[in-house]
Amino acid sequence: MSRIPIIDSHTGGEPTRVVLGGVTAESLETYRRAILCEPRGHEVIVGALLVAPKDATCAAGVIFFNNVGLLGMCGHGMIGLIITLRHLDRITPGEHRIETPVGIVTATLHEDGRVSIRNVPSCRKAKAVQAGNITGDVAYGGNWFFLVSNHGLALTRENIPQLTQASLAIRTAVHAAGYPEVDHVELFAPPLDPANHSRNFVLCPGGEYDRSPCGTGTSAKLACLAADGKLPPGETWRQESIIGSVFEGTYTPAENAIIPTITGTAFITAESTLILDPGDPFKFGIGSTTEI
Ligand code: PYC
Repeated sequence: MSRIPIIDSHTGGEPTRVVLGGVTAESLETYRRAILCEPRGHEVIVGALLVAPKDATCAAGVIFFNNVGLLGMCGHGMIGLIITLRHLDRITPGEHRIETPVGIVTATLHEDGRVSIRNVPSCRKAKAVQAGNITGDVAYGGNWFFLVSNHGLALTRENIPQLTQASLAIRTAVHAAGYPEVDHVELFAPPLDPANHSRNFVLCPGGEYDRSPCGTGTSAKLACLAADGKLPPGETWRQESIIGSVFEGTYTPAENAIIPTITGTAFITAESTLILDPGDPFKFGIGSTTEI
């Protein structure tokens, strides 16, 4: 039997599964779908493998992963990781540097349990890109996004299947337009709650939608707002998700980029140990062809 200790949390409704042991960076690909997908989980879960940081000033290193591969950074996942480290009594309120594959992120755990993430430099790569009959911006916020406002779709929960299909078609068109790096699509509309500035729907690389407002997606949005002169440095942007959860974002200017700070909250939902029984035909996850 292989045993993998995990802690689950959710950030604005989007789940994070922190892997505490039993897997290394080298063996992650073998176990990735076993950890996240059915029958132990669900395609929407984002995994966070804790690893030893190369930079000694960092409290931890993390590799984020999902149902189809690795993620450079993950905003909701970083908030979930910080709340998990507090749950384990490994950190206390204050600033903590966390190493990710795309750079060091500084996370502040506030006394009230909120977490602020000072993300990696974020920028808009291309404005008003024509992808099929849709126009949008290509931007980076730790992952690559295509951001669209004039899509003509209602951002409601009932519409999630249609929003998913439309976003998949948009992503195919964005790739054909010469931006193969884009793996997330972000649709925007006015917020339902007037306390917020915007509502979004975010398609993730593996075809699931982000229940949270997406930390890296909100960072990409801030980069576009900054490039258009629509949001001054230091001013707060409240981004509402398709289920109504909210992240707050601000930025400071940097060379050809911005440094976004995203604030949100996460809650622990489970502590458990995954078991991989050698006799289980689905031990590596349904649809997985992995064998040891
Ligand atoms: O919060 O950055 C994020 C994220 C990326 C994919 C899912 N959530």
